[in-house]
Amino acid sequence: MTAKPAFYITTPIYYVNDIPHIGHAYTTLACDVLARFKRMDGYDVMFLTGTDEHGQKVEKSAAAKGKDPLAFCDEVSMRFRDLAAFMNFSNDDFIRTTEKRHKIACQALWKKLEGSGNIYLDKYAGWYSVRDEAYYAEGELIEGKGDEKLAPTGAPVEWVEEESYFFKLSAWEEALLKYYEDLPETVLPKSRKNEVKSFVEGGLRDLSVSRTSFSWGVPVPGNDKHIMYVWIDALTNYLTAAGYPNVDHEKFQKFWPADVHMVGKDILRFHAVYWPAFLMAAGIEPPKRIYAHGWWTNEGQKISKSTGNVIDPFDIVEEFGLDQVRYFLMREVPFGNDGDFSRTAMINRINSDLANDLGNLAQRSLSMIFKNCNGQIPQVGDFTTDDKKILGAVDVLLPQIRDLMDRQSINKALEIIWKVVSDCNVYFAGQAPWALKTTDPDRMGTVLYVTAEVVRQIGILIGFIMPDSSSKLLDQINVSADKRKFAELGAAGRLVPGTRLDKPEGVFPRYIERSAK
Ligand code: ME8
Repeated sequence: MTAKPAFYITTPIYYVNDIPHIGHAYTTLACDVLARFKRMDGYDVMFLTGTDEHGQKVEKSAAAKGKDPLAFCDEVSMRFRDLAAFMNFSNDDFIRTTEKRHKIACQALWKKLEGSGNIYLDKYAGWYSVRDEAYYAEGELIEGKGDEKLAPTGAPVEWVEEESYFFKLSAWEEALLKYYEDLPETVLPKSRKNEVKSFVEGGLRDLSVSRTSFSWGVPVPGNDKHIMYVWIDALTNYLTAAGYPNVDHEKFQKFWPADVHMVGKDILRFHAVYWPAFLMAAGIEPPKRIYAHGWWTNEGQKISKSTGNVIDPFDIVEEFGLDQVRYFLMREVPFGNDGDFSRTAMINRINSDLANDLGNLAQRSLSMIFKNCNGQIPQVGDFTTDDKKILGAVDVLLPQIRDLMDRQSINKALEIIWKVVSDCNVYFAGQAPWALKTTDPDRMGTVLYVTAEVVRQIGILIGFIMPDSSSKLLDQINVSADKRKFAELGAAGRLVPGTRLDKPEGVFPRYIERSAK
């Protein structure tokens, strides 16, 4: 048997200074959907998420709560793990930067960078934002209230003057530009790639990569007065989980370089400029793709703790249902663009796409089979042009979806699935099988067979997006576990006439406002 191809996908590791909100759930969900798709498509997948636990920001948050930093990290990191379980995320590993394996990886990478002459000791004098954990040049700052200087993100900055190690980022300009050219889809969406390229073309300054004014982090090997800059520490998590520094190991050989680092647009520069430069400087292959998705707002407002409009993923799942939220987040906004969370949009998607379109199609066709065909998948007569057309449309979906998923166009993949659902509703209404009950029961059987066959394939195809609903739907038509695979799509796994059905129950209930219940 030939080995399965490998696919390594990562989320950012989330800061533990804050509890998880919809934005974190969104990024991890996108990775979960991509990971599940690849697993179903025959890949050996490693899907990584975790928490970023070092740095001044976390140290300050712990102190503000009167807690020891590690005890504080244990608590918040657990919330991210709980969220992963609650949202049915299929991550294969959960990394915490406070783990020993990670400290070993960071120090090994540092030594490689130092050994290759890419790190030197000097003095840093400049602006630093603890909230962003980022350095800013004077010219990048904006004016806040009363002449206060702010980072371009609006975060406060402080003047820092201390001895620091520097990474020779300036030496990597050309190599980075070549990297963007050699792999044309290294950075997606394309507009983001242009943004990154012009940043690099504008000239790179060496990067301060250690701090001496706090202690919560990984010590620099050989000089533990210095703590590694939190972004070197954080980015290295992707290597740690692949088994670094043990580069000869099977796991590393198999999964490195990562196929996709999924990030929000806010942290693109760290991933698409600093990270590949660190890797190339250490003689390690840079990632194949960095995808920067957009940001969610809440009813038009920026989501922030200070505005008090943070959306808690636990709450919305309680209210709307897990698969409903998973579907909405992936379908509503073209992946890569910013999106607005609104209750109205959520309810529309639930009631129209799920309850009306797919839910009704399945419920009406399966109920008719249950009542009128002895609860068995009916026998089929000759297929008409209309039958062949709708079967043909569902049979060819997989390669189209595969192309879209390879470019992380998740919403488009859902769009084409729902186009077939909608066409099948038109087919069902046009064939009007209920009117054939007495006049032409054989033809009614064929129409119901064709519709149930479309429902079967859609049931398999939604497995990566709504795993629970997919199972419920396939349970109803008694598709056995070994037949819920992409290999069973198309003619290969056609429903067998005579297969018994259970009494169908709606998989996608309508959402009714609590006040209207
Ligand atoms: O930046 N909409 O962690 P972080 C969409 N520790 N996505 C959002 C979002 C929103 N409104 N808000 C947050 C860090 N996100 C670093 C990363 S990686 C080596 C280190 C998501 O907790 C989005 O993916 O601030 C964003 O990039 C990430 O959360 C930032 O998480």
